[in-house]
Formats: sequence, structure tokens, C-alpha cells
Amino acid sequence: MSQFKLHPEFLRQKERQEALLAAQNRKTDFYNGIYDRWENPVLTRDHVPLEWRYDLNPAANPCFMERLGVNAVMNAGAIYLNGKYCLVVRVEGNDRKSFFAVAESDSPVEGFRFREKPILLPDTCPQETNVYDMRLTQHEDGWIYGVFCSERKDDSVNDLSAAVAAAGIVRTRDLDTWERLPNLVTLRSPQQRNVALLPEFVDGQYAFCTRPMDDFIETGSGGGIGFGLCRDITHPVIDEEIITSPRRYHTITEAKNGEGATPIKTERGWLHIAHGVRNTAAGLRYVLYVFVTDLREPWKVVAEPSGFLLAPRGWERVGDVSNVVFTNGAIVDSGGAVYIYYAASDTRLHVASTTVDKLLDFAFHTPADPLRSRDCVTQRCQLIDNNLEYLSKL
Ligand code: BGC
Ligand code: BMA
Repeated sequence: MSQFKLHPEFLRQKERQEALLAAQNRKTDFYNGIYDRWENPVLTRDHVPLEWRYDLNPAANPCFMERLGVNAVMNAGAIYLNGKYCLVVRVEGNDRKSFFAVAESDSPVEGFRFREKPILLPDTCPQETNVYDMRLTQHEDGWIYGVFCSERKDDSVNDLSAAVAAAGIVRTRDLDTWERLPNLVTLRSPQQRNVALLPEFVDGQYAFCTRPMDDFIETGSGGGIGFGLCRDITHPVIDEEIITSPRRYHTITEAKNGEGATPIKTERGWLHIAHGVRNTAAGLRYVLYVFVTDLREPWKVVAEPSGFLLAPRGWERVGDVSNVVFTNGAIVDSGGAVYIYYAASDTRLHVASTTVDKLLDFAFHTPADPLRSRDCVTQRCQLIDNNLEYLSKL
């Protein structure tokens, strides 16, 4: 008999995990006609392989303790590659540091399994302390790009929490081997988060959705989601950023907003699933919203439906950073179905499904936000009057 044995608790935990990974997902009865929510999260910390967390050698770990716990699995970049739905997930250790890991499945809504090991990014910057929220782009230049937030301490001020956020860029062909490029430089904004690369050149240049900010938490004078072009991705510099989706007073974007999933190309324009943030007595509240920009001039907004697309509901509201839904990845399949991977409260990853046609219908036929209560009532009365008239004809 082998001297190497597995702890009985390992076998129990492994069985539980296999049951979790094999669980079938189904749609919830949530209804708004725009998208479906699915019951089970597609990924949680319990999906993370046991070998990543436990020392499996009973001689070294007789109590089968978690040695390197995982706190949360959330904000994922998403891409369909070689017949698999692939997510590059933000995994957060108990030590608060985030890293990236690939999880994949044959199905868009269940069965996600992590690859053998997390992604070990090339170490190009000793000051970089934390990385998170990668957007994946299958670019027409042949590479798959990952654009993420690279964060370090701000040593220019005497404040332990002061940080600097920048957009890090990596590229790959297979999600296994990653080449790191220099961080994006935006000449007119000192910090960046929530940057995403469009899959196509615009005017022969790499086209980025940016989010200019003056400061780490507050976007300050940063007016919203921006757009900028860069000639050389290996020396990425953006000179001018044009604001596409602005922050506005007393709307869902008042405090902050940012690009979400990599924009989706449709016949009516680039479809953006972004996030908007408002401040409340209970802290920041993050919701998802939609806008569409022109295909040839992606800095021009052509549809701006009012309000949110998806807001935290029920248990989504509860987690490490409560009252947050956040997306940085969606997958469109060949039939036009859209899977929006969204994290709830910085804790776990959920999926909502819809179609490109439904999102465009929502974007182009939801009236814009009139920005004042009085005008919102008028807008709603118009809907009611139309309905009463319609009903009277039946
Ligand atoms: C956290 C992010 C958060 C950001 C701004 C970072 O340190 O890791 O999750 O979005 O701060 O609050
Ligand atoms: C940030 C994002 C996310 C996070 C969110 C809520 O600004 O970049 O990483 O989900 O805040 O904490």
C-alpha cells in the first residue's frame, strides 16, 4: 500500500465540489422581457480547485486546513474560444490580492471549471500591488488582448490608502501564454480604470473605451466613459479622450460610471453594457446600463435608454461590497444569444441571458432619461394614455 494517502476530509470536500460543478442551472422566474436571470452563480469561491487552497499532504496538514483561502470569485472577462465559453475571472485571496484565472465550459450557464493553475502574469512593474477586472478582446489584428486594472500605492502623498490605477495590457492566443505590453498612457488623465479595447481598428488605430479620473476613488472632473485612439499597441499612448457616456446629476451615473463588457458590434452600432454608480446613505450602489455608439464614429452615442438594465436584487445585494453588480464580460454566440457575466457584491459571478435583438430593442425603444421628476411623470403618463387608448380599442 502506498505511504501517500489523502485526508478523508479531502475526499468529502472533493465530492461536494464535484456535485457543485455538475449542478444544472435554470432560469429564475424573474421577468422583465429584456433578459433572464439564472438561478445558480456560474462561479463562486467554492468552485476554486482544492489544490489551490489546501495542502493535500496529511503529514504537513493533518487537520486539512485551508492554507491559502480564496475570498471571492467575481468580475470576469469573457470570450468564446475553440468551442468553449471562457472566463478570465478575478479571484481574490483571503489576503485581499486579486489575480486572474481561466475557467471554461461547453455551456454558457453551468459547468465552469478552472484550468490547472491561475495566470502568472509577466512581472514588469515591482510597484504593482493588485490587478483586477480584465476585459478580453478578440482583435482583428489576430491577438486576444486583456486590458485590466493595475494598481499601486501612491507614494506621492502621505496616506496609506492612496493608490494609483492604470490600465495594464496583455495579449495571448490561447489564454495560457501571456505577453505583457506597457501600461496604457493617457496624456490628459492621471488615472484609469475600466478600460476596454474595441475588437476593430478605428481610423486604422487601436480604439479604447477609457474612464478618465483625477483620483483613485473619485473620478473628480473625469466626466464619464471616454473614447481614445492609439497608433501603436506596443507603446500605447492616448492623447485625446472624448467623453461618450457622461456622468449626470441625479441619474444612475452621478457618482461614477465605466465601461463594462467589451463593446459588442451590432448592425445598429456598438452595444455597450456599462456600469453606473450613485452614492447613497448605505454606500455606493452599482448597476448595469446600456448605450449604443455609432459604428464608424464610436465616440458618438446613438441610443441612450433611461435607467438601469440590471440592478442588484435579492441575494445579489449581499456580499463583501454589498449593493453592487458589475460586469466586464459578455459572450455573444453565433445565434445572437448574449450571456452577460455579472458579479454580485464583489463576491460571486452570475449570468443573465438575452439576445442582441432584445438589447437593441431595449436600447432604441426605451425613452431617454428626461432628468427631472416632473418630466418623468409626463413620460410615464404618455405611456399610460397610449395604453388606455389601445385597451379601449380591443
Ligand atoms: C479594489 C476594487 C475597487 C477599487 C475602487 C480597489 O482597491 O480592489 O475592487 O473597485 O479599489 O474602489
Ligand atoms: C470598482 C470596480 C470593481 C468592483 C467595484 C465595486 O470600481 O473596478 O472591481 O466590482 O468597484 O467594489
